[in-house]
Amino acid sequence: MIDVWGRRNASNVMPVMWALGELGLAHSRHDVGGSFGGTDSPAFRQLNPNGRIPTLVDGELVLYESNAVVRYLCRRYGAGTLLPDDEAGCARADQWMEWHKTTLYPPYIDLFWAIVRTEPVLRDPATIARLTKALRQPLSILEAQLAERPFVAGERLTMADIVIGPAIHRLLALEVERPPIPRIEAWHVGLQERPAFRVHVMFPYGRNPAEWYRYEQEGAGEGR
Ligand SMILES: N[C@@H](CCC(=O)N[C@@H](CS)C(=O)NCC(=O)O)C(=O)O
Repeated sequence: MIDVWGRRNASNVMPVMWALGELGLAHSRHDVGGSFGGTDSPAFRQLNPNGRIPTLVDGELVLYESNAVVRYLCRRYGAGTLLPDDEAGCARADQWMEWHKTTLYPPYIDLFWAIVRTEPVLRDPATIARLTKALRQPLSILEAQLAERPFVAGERLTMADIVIGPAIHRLLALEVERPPIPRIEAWHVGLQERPAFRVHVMFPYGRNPAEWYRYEQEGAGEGR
């Protein structure tokens, strides 16, 4: 049994949970972080001195940093499926995971906070406009990649889709201007047909802080 510490609505927890679901691995998720608290407890800090989620325990192994956790799950349990079975394919998937962390994720998460996690009266149009603009280039790059192949790193769903999918899912729900991205939208439609994506990524999270915290608490224990 694999244990994951982290509330289900955390952007960095969703890829780990989706990977577990796609791989059909038995797991237990523990609600920690956000309004659940618990990340400052000595017991949790022993697992992860950063006090961040997700944190995974698989037997003797304690692991944090979401993309490292996804890579571990795919290497150990997903050879030939989420982990491409050739070296070049693996390297390409890895490249897109790095791209996700360094290029797509920072403006995405800042924009998500500027809108969903900020009271409507406190939202700053200039910040929202700046972040919307910052996302244009990454979205265009991903659009070009998906114009040539059905999934981010090739012909099949891989660990690259696993980390990028949840960010795109939330980005597409934000009411902001975007460049035309029909390939990304078509890929996202395909992801939404996957049972594990529906369970671990496609749940309600609200449009403002009050709704966010309500759904956070309502989601306690879900997707275990
Ligand atoms: N680089 C880390 C970042 C982890 C992180 O910042 N997680 C956020 C949730 S997305 C967190 O722990 N927030 C504190 C909390 O939820 O209480 C990773 O990718 O796992």
